[in-house]
Amino acid sequence: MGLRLLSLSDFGRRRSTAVSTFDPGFLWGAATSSYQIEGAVAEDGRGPSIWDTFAATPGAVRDGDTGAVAADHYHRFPEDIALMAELGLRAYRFSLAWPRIQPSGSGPADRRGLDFYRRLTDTLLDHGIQPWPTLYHWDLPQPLEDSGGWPVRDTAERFAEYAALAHGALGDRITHWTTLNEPWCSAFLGYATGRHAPGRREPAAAVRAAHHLLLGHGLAAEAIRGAGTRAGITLNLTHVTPLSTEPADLDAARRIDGMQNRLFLDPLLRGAYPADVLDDLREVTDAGHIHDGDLKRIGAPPDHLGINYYAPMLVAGSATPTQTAYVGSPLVRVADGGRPRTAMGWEIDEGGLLRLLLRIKDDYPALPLYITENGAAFEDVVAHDGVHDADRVAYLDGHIRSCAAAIDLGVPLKGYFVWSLLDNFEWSFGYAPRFGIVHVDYPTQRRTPKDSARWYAEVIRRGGL
Ligand code: IFM
Repeated sequence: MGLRLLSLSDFGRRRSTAVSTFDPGFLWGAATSSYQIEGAVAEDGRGPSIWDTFAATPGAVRDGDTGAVAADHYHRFPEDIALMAELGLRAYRFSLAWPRIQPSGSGPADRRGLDFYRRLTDTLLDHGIQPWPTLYHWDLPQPLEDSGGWPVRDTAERFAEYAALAHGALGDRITHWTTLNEPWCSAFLGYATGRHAPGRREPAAAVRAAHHLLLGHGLAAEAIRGAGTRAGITLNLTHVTPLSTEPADLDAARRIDGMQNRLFLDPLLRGAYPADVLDDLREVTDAGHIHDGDLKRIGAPPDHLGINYYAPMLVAGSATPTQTAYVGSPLVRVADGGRPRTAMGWEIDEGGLLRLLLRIKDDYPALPLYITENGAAFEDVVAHDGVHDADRVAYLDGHIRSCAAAIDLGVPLKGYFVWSLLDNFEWSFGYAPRFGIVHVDYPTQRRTPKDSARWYAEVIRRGGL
């Protein structure tokens, strides 16, 4: 298995001609999320989510875009699954919309919401595609936010109740479950910077939200784990490098690594928050929201860890306070690593993925790892003979090679999901950035596999590059 003829120093290059192969059981998939593709926000009893409310707020989302129609996956999922099968995907990572299953965030399940996900799951299984659901990809039922949202402890309890309802209906046909997608974003973009729903700018609330999300993960995993069910979590992690060896830059790197990576990895995989991060956060809030016994529940080992990786971070100390999502650390700034960037402005560095995977292997107990998201937005060329996206192919090629190199170096990486199957609603950026390997013409909802989709199908068919 693994990468041939490639050394770590080669990762500065965009492409390589080296050969890399993966085990036949390696799980090749693609990922999406409910609010980003489903549309049908008022159908079959679905209740409002915080993203419906946020997107309706003037100025919150670019061009006033909303997820009301999105890629209309709610109605077109059979066509989308047929396309997945054509591409040879072995697994499909999607999320369940909590407001479809429990429209008000509590109480009994709505049968119509569960039926939709039953139909989706059964169609995947009929096509030989493994369903990989995430229980929460940011669409909190609005009534729960009205009662305080993730900064209040009760939301974690409600989440576990919802998880049990979803699992009760689908657990007979789905083995791998993910509780949360990227709790860092839910907590710090949602409650500190206000760039995501619910749009609050309350640093102390964001810190409490992070803890209650982790607690929600622990409680939900307890509720659904059992014979035949594996429960994991997905984090957005990055590789952080200091700009120099100056103490201020080293401290900035420690702080950002602490907030982005260790604040989540340590409680989940070591059963304790990192002491230095708790110290940094003391300026923002005390730790009164962390109750006895919480860390035991959070730290019950997950059955797998999903990693979403997009870009590395080069960071430096700042002489003046900056406004970032890294609450408790005002004197830090993100520096320019001088690499090519995607249409999101994110630096492209597949070496960061390899280093991140090796770091997780070295610093934490071994567990099955999956890249649950990796991909890029670029300006695609829509032409009469197809949709051309050579930059995306190069990006995916480099990152998949990093996966192979990591496996060669002993990382227990078991699968890779490209983000995303379809062009979709990119949160506060609306529909402008396109992450899909399948192009969506929004006025007609016509799907066109991009060159990257054909390329990825070939990678899967060959079991490597
Ligand atoms: O679109 C998002 C996704 O919802 C979560 N991870 C990052 C993606 C790209 O920004």
